[in-house]
Amino acid sequence: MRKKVTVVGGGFVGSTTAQRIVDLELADVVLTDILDGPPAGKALDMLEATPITKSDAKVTGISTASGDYKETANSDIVVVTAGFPRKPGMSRDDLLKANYDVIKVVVEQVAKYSPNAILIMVTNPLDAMVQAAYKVSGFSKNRVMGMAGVLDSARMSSFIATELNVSVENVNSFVLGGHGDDMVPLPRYSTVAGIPLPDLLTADRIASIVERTRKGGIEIVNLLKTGSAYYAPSAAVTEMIEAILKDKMKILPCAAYLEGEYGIKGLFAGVPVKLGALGVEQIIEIKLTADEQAAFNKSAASVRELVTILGVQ
Ligand code: 2OP
Repeated sequence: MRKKVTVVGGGFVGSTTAQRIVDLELADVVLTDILDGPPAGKALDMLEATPITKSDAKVTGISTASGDYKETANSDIVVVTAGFPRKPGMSRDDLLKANYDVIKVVVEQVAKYSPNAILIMVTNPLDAMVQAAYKVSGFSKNRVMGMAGVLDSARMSSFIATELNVSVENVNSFVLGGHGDDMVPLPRYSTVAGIPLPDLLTADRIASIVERTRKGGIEIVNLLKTGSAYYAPSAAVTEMIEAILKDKMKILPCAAYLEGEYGIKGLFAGVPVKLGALGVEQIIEIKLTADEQAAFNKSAASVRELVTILGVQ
């Protein structure tokens, strides 16, 4: 039997994620939205492309306006993209309460119908939404995670590849911490064909790449004027889905629940994890310098502030 992935939220992030899953024939997809019509229309449009893309994955779109999530039952993975996107001038944190109200209802429903699913949160502010989803779902910590590090690392890699005029395939970037302005890109652990970045670029150039990575999301928001990024976010979440469904044991940076790792307890934050069939199979701990640990602590403190406001600490 084919795997089943539910994508909650039929906006740009959700629908491009659904499209990528279907095109790669990773799983059958249910795309949901509170709107009536658009999810069904987008899903049908995607399905009609499958003879050309040669995918036998099935995709359906449903409205959850009535609160009925039964079509999502027995999903292997549920990706939650539902929520309000940022507008120019807004930080991810500005979305806190509004998006908490959205994801609370969604997570209660999907957890009821797919009690064994793995939950991947995409809604912002990411780390706080993952923590809320963890509390609301009651799922074990290995089955709840957030997509952010893959996206932030991909952004950093694309900037490095452009700067050095090398293939993106040569670049491996490393970003830790929360998916906010305090995220922690680590040049020391970022490599080009195995060569550490500080051996290839001046400190000034690295600092400017680090800063652009931190502001990667808002750079797109300001250009789009309405809505936020979706091509890179959907590619990032699809890489996580593929690692889980194919049990690849792939090390990717994701928001995972820390219980003492990196000196942080009882909080989701972006760290390298091994992704396989059970979800987060292992958290990989690396040694940080005092400065890097201080930056990580600052980023985690920002996340803790938000989860405390929501009461999901
Ligand atoms: C971003 O960084 C939407 O948070 C997402 O683009």
